Amino acid sequence: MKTRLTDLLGIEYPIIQGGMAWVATAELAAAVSNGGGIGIIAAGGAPADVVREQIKKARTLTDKPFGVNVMLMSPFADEVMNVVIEEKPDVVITGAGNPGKYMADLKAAGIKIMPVIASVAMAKKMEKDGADAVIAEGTEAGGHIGELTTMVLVPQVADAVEIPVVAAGGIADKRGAVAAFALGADGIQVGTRFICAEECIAHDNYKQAVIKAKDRDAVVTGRTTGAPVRALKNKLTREYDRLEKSGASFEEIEQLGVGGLRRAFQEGDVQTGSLMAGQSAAMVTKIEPAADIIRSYFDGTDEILDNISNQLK
Ligand code: TUI
Repeated sequence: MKTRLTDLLGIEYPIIQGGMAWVATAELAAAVSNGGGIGIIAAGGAPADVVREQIKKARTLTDKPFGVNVMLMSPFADEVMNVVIEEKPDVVITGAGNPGKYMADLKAAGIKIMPVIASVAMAKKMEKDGADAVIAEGTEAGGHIGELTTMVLVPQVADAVEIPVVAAGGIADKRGAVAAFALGADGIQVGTRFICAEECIAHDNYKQAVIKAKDRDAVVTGRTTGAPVRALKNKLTREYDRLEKSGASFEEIEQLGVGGLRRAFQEGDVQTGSLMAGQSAAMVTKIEPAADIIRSYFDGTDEILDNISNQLK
């Protein structure tokens, strides 16, 4: 397989593992890289020294390229960037903000930079600032999300920039992968399915919640606070809804979510934990090795393409 993304990163399959806070550890990242995609360690809200340890650990688990996702809303974002520049993973992916101020230092360190964007304007800005590629993430995704769907965002971004475009949000299987390429993408980013990778060290309760999820179970909270987050419906999301409707203060609503990801990931608390996941959770049916997940996106795509060309004749 050869696309502008496989060329850019020196990988076998054009698939990036999503940078899921807590969930995307060195173990998962290494398994994805060893499987021929590119694994990503998520810095999330972790302090810089934790991120450094994760990068060092990943190096003991794989010789293949891997990356780090830096969540720009983190209070530790500056320190994490400094560590990343010292440790030099192959690529940095940013989320939840504008990485402009870090771009020159990352490039000088020889690190590729791929911002997640949720609009055409941001994609153009990132290209102008020197991004190597952009990840166009639709609102189907889990975690912190934008407004536009993958279906409308990806083709508009592909038309607006020259650099490679990676499609993200709602890509649950090879049909989604083919669709992403049809929309003009050069690769895909997948998060939710990798929660259920064997090598992912998230609590089994979290994985089982993803497997049990149905079509409308990945709901959005926090629209009123300006930082909408998609997670599986549970006691926590219902409490969020209640607080938002009651006109509670921003601080009170934010406080509810504190520690939620850790409760889900470490303790397996599926009631008060934040089970961040995308709409594709409903299409995740089993726990399997990361390498099998990767192949499932690309093996047998010829048959889909043959069917399409027969139908469109
Ligand atoms: O960042 C994500 N997804 C995330 S971050 C996260 S950690 C978190 N925990 C608790 C509450 C909130 C967050 C969980 N999931 N995805 C990438 C993404 N980036 N989606 C949307 C954006 C984005 C939005 C606005 C990127 C750039 C942007 O630009 C704003 C600007 O500065 O103009």
